[in-house]
Amino acid sequence: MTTENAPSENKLVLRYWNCAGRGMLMRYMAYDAGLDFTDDIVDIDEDFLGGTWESKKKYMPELAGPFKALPVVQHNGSTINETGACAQYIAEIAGYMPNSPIDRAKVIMICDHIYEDILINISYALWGFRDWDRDVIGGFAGPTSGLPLKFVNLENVLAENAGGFAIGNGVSMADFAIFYIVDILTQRMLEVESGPQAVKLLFGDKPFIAAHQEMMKARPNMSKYRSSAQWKKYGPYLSGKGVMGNRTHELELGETELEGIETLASKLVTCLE
Ligand SMILES: N[C@@H](CCC(=O)N[C@@H](CS)C(=O)NCC(=O)O)C(=O)O
Repeated sequence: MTTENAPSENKLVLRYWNCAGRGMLMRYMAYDAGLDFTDDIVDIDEDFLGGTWESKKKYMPELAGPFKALPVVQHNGSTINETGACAQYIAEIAGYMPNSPIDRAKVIMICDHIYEDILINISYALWGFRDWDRDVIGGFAGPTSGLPLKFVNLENVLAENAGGFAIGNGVSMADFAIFYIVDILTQRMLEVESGPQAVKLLFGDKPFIAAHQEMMKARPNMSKYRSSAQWKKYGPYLSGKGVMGNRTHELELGETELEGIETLASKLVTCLE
């Protein structure tokens, strides 16, 4: 068993399921910075499907925090819930938050845009809780104001900052957030039929995002982590459904992650072609 799920004392612990989901942003920063931490995994099969999460682990504050969900960060006797708070804490101790209040606000602006307007909409649509057309591809202003516009926004952020970083002249949490969302979507879409065309249409006209991806991938600790056995345990799966593969049907959890990604990719092709 890879899971430690040990209550922490002083050591830094990052705890999340064995998928990328809400956990990868904090993980990327912790590995990149070479922090001394435990990358603790709660297992989807054993704990979520097996029932120990719901019957026990969820209600252990030292494991699932005061809010009874993951991700969790623990350090020096404190336990933090909420993706944004966990990621920001790691960014602070890793040195990936700028000093000036306005730059800090810009970093949060980019991360919230990615989390709230891209990642969560896609993840919830994969579970059937949100609608692909209305909540992912579309938006309040019409059929292409959702996901396609969000990536235009990210391209513009990078285009407007000469140094190649999202904000200022050094790497920040915003760079890891941009890297993660573009990378996981590209990876997953390239595994489905309409994916290559969708990737081309969504990212092919965005040279600043492309250069930024290469820069982030080439960071030595990122490259080492992304080729590690640890990354392979969870890095390829956008959501918990990814870990379940084809079993989602027999488990009565609906479409597989890749079936959902094919829906997303084919809708992107239709709206962007
Ligand atoms: N608002 C929280 C939501 C956290 C959340 O719902 N996490 C999911 C996994 S991605 C979870 O642990 N669900 C199990 C449960 O709620 O019992 C955040 O942004 O971190």
